[in-house]
Amino acid sequence: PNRRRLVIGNWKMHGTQAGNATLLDGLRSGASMADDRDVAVCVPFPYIPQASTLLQGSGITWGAQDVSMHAQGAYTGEVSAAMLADFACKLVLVGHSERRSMHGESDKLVADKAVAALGAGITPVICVGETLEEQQAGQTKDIIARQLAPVLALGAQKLAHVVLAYEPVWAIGTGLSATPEQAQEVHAFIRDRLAGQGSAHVRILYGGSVKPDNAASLFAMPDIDGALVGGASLKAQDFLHIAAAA
Ligand code: G2H
Repeated sequence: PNRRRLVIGNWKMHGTQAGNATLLDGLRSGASMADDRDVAVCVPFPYIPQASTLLQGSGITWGAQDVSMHAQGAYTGEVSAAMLADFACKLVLVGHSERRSMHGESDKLVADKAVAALGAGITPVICVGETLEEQQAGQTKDIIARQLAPVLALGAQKLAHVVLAYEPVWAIGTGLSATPEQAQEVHAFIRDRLAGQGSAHVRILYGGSVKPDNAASLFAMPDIDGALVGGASLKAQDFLHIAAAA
């Protein structure tokens, strides 16, 4: 399968201008690996101009962690896809579990945000994943299918421009990564659903406690096309190490 590898750092709500400068300089110095794979960082909104300045020309791209479903208007506190495009963002996370669980984002809203991103020429990285309770109840595939439904309904033309990320909620920030086999089983399930829409070529990233020491074994799985990296993306060396393994 000809799916270019993709590794994305999700800084979440971390950073200062001074700290970011060090991190981004570190990434820049290792950016040559972006020749053979796609490497990107999703930073907090205020730091997007800084990321664009310091990563410009490096081959590493930048983006945001959320986007409004609306184009413009009276939506206090929201940020539109056009604004992200104005700062040359190439991608945006949508439906991260922290937004689904803490901000009540529904499956439909997540798909609407993906459409907003696509409308501005930005790649939506659509996150799905089950909670520990759901996993223990044997509901993993039901939950993933439910979360995917409004995304698959977008149709092949739009799906061609999205990325999916499987992030089991029980593995996020816990240090407890899914085993490569566990992740592969869900990735294969997602791949199968995508294939049903003529979209088997869509990249599926794994996220949840990806570290330098477990990245290679995850990337060895046939349906894992890269990673969405949280904690380990805050250290340039760790993030570059993971990217190099992809
Ligand atoms: C999952 C992941 C990045 P971490 O949220 O999106 O974070 O690698 O810290 O588990």
